[in-house]
Amino acid sequence: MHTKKRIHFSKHSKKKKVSLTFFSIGLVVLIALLFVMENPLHIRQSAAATTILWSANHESGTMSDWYVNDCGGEFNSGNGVSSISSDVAHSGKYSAKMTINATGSDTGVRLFRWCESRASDPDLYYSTWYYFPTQVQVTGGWWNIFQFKSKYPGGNDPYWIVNVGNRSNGAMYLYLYDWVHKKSYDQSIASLPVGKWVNLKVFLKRAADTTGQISVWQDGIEIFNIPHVPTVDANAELQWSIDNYANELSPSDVTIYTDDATITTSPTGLNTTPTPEKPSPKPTPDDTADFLKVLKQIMSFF
Ligand SMILES: [Ca+2]
Repeated sequence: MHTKKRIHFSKHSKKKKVSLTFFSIGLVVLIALLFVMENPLHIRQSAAATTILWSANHESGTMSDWYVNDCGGEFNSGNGVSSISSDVAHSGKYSAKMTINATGSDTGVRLFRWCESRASDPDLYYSTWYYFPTQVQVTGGWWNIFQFKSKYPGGNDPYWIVNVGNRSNGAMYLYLYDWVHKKSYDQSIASLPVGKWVNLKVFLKRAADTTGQISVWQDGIEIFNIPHVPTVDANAELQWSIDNYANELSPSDVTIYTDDATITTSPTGLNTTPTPEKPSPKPTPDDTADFLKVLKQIMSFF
């Protein structure tokens, strides 16, 4: 009896050993597949996805991010006032506060960057977060919060502008304006939230001919995609600014905030593929979820 029992135990142990061996082999193969093949690819994709040419989180407690490398700064006109603020922040403690009193003459805050826009890569993503504390009525015809300009030796002109308008019920929304050709592009996909941070991301392919392109996302949702258009004048350099710039608003005294502005060479945080003109970025694989899924499948064999 005793011997039989021992034999039985030994058989069971052998079975267990075989199972463990298969399991170990499966695990090693899995790890090899994930880390030797998938991971280097993933690292390359991550590196591409996180190429940040410039950013402003305002956490120095000053507006210094805008002045880095003498490539930008505050360029205000009329009664526009820009300042660092701890009223609200998308990241950390600080954001940039932009205040105007638009009573019928052009007045604006403009936070500029330009070196990155002139870099060798013509395809860049410009992103920032805005906070609109109250609903505002645009009574002067335009309210510019984001623009690209063409800079000549003797001056500069806007080209593509993201403006705020009002829907029939008063809700604010973003529309795109080609200042050079005086053409508006409207959308009914999304309105602007009040009292909540909202992300605006713009892809701009720099070109003076019709190989240019502009695409716009609000909170990761594409609201404009305009290929085959020029985006900068010939013999001019591209500049970018985040603005609170208008002629007349109601109420006239308007403060908006911006935080976590970035210029990157690849998109981040988009819910849709950027454009049919560019190759779609492969979504970043969720390694942990994939690993657990395959591991579960392997475990089911034992
Ligand atoms: Ca911040």
